[in-house]
Amino acid sequence: METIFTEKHRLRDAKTELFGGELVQPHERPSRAEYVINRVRDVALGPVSDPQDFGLDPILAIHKPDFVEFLQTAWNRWSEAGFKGEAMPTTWVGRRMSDKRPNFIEGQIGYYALAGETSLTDGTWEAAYASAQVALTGADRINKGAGSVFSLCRPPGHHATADMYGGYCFLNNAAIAAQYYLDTGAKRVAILDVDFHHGNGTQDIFYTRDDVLFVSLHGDPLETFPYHLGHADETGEGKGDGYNVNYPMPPATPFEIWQSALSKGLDRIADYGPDVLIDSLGVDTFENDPISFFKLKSGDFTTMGADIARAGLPTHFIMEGGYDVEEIGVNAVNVLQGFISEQGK
Ligand code: SS9
Ligand code: ZN
Repeated sequence: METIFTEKHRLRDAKTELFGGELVQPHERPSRAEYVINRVRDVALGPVSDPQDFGLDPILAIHKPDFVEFLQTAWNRWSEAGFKGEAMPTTWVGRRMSDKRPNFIEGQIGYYALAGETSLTDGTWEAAYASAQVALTGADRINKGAGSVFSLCRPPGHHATADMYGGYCFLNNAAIAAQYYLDTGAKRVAILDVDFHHGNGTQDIFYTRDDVLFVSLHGDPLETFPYHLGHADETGEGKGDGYNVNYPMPPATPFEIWQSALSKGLDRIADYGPDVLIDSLGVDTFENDPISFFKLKSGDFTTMGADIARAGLPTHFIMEGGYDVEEIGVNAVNVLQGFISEQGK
């Protein structure tokens, strides 16, 4: 399997994450991608290629222009305002408040942030842009006939909506790829989000549409981030009714339970009959993940990959979360190796 990757991810290197009332070293940091790419190389998974540049248009097919302009300019406007630390929100659009966009950068950050842990820094836009190109280049490979591809995206994307960032995400790489498939001939795209956290951004972007089926397995939002979306009764709206499927699960969920939800999700995807399957691949379901509460073991990720391969679809793996520990490389690549060996059968 080919991996698409760029060192430009290093441009996203925040010093602070607001966590438990302290500013700590971000969980979403450059070493994450290094663990994964090192493992890809160690097991000789396949070629590693740089992304091509598809420009801004496929990003603007998902994200609002004012939001993109905000991401491009936020750091400079924040530092020019004289603030000394990294840019983070201190205000939100609370219930029954106005959705008029403020002029001053401090207010704009509150307007565009969906969570407060993710500091904006110099280089963040450049890294997020490059990460979206890694996803788009993977889509181009599938379009050219590849049976599978791994877009080693960093920063991740599934929490970002059309006009909000947060949860370590700025541009929704999986949504950008899905729209690109539709714009280049696909009729239906399925997104299977196996990250520990609910993919609120991806759900929101496609919630009223039937050309993208979104299936997510995640920690119950009553117990964990993103807290305010991801419930089982969110099934889509309008034309999208029936095309959004959530499997929230409680603390300490082991692989056997998780796998039975995966099996239901894959059945729904088979019924849908998509042209391509995007897998939002987060490995923060791991038992030792520092911010999550599922109990998957390293070997379970191999089984997961084999289960996904049995769907028999062209499959585009897009990296999402998975934190702190070196095993994220092993676990992510186990999914890909499990996929490949099942496909070869
Ligand atoms: C942990 C708070 C973490 C952000 C999580 C984002 C995960 C992205 N108590 N909040 S995959
Ligand atoms: Zn996550």
